[in-house]
Amino acid sequence: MNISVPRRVTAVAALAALALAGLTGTAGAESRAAVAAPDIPLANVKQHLTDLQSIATANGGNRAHGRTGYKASIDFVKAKLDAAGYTTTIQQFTSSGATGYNLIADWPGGDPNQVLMAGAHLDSVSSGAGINDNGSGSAAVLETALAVARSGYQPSKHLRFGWWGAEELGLVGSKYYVSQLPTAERSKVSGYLNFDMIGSPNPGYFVYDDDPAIEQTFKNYFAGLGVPTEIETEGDGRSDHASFKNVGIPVGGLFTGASRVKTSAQVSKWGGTATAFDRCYHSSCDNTSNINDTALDRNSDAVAHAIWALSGTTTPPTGTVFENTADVSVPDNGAAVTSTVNVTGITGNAPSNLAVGVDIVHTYRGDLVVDLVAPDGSVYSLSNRSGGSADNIVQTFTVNASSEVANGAWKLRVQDKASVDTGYINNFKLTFP
Ligand code: DTR
Ligand code: CA
Ligand code: ZN
Ligand code: ZN
Repeated sequence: MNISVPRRVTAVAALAALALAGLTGTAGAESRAAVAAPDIPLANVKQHLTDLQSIATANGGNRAHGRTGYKASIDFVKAKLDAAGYTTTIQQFTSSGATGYNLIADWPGGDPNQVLMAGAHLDSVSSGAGINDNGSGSAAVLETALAVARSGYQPSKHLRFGWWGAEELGLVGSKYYVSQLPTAERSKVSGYLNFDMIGSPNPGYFVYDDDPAIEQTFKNYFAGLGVPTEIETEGDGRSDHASFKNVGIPVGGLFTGASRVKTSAQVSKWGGTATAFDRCYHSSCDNTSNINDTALDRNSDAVAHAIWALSGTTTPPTGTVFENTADVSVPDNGAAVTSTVNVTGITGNAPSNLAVGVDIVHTYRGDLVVDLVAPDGSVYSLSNRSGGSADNIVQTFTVNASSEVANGAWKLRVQDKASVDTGYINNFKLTFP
């Protein structure tokens, strides 16, 4: 049944939805999420650290650039993200005569012209497992990415996560990533959030003093916890955010301290002892015992808070909606099928931000090729065998359809290209702003 009935969702309804969420977007220093970030389970983050420790133990005691432990770490993180539905890319580079690897993970959806990034270096020094430096940042970013997938979060901005190689050799991996990013792509990155050592055993709570909006976002989060923060004065140039800052991308981040000694004033503020924030910095004792759970938990939740707060959120599209709710079975490893909406009453061409609502119920979404077919037959790829073993595709894609006449029969075309897993098109919706 094709119910292509124009339905106007008013801006008022959208604002009401935001108000119901308890927050409405505010201008000014910090953008606030209309949807609150989920709590990041400390147990999950610590399990990632345990796994990274096991990797180090099984590979000569470290996860350093050029060593087997580093590549094993990359493969470990990649596998979790593939299973969660991310589009992952491994980028190779050479440093000190050895092959290095960056891992990039894109969460499908969001405005490709507004990319919010978060990252952490995944390599350790050769003297140890690198659990605080920087398993802590890597694990917190990984678990936040998995929380995005679990919640099916569909923010306005496109989310991209990065795990960098050879940071300990001089920010080599992140420098390489940025150097390979075309200028036009760099300008699309609205911010890069860096997390390097965020679980130090004698922690301080430091916020990078770079981009004001990002800095304020973190400061507000910790103020909400009643935890005082200080500006990270040692950080400039000391971690991967420098690679992004050097090409003009707004940056921010968190840090709990390295070999510097906590002052008595800081002890009064944060507790702990007037000793090094991390006495195992770059040492063999940087293992799973070298973590303060409270600091790791607070900072992991701060990562999620910043991702949600700075990525906007998909406010209900206003405009005219055409949808087809009829179920269309997708033959297993068979011919393509389509769901059609007949668009009428729209003047001129379709917009550059046509909202394409896809709802496909199907186990192992990686079997599927999903395209939008315009009335004139033009094909726009929405998903091409991506997402691996994760189930279902329930997502709003933003398509630049401005070269297409709006009125006519638009089709969602779905083909299952592998045997065993099956499913059906549950709903197909187009929203014209
Ligand atoms: N260079 C980082 C550790 C580090 C030292 N100072 C800061 C300031 C901000 C972030 C990180 C750091 C490393 O050894 O990986
Ligand atoms: Ca938590
Ligand atoms: Zn280090
Ligand atoms: Zn580090």
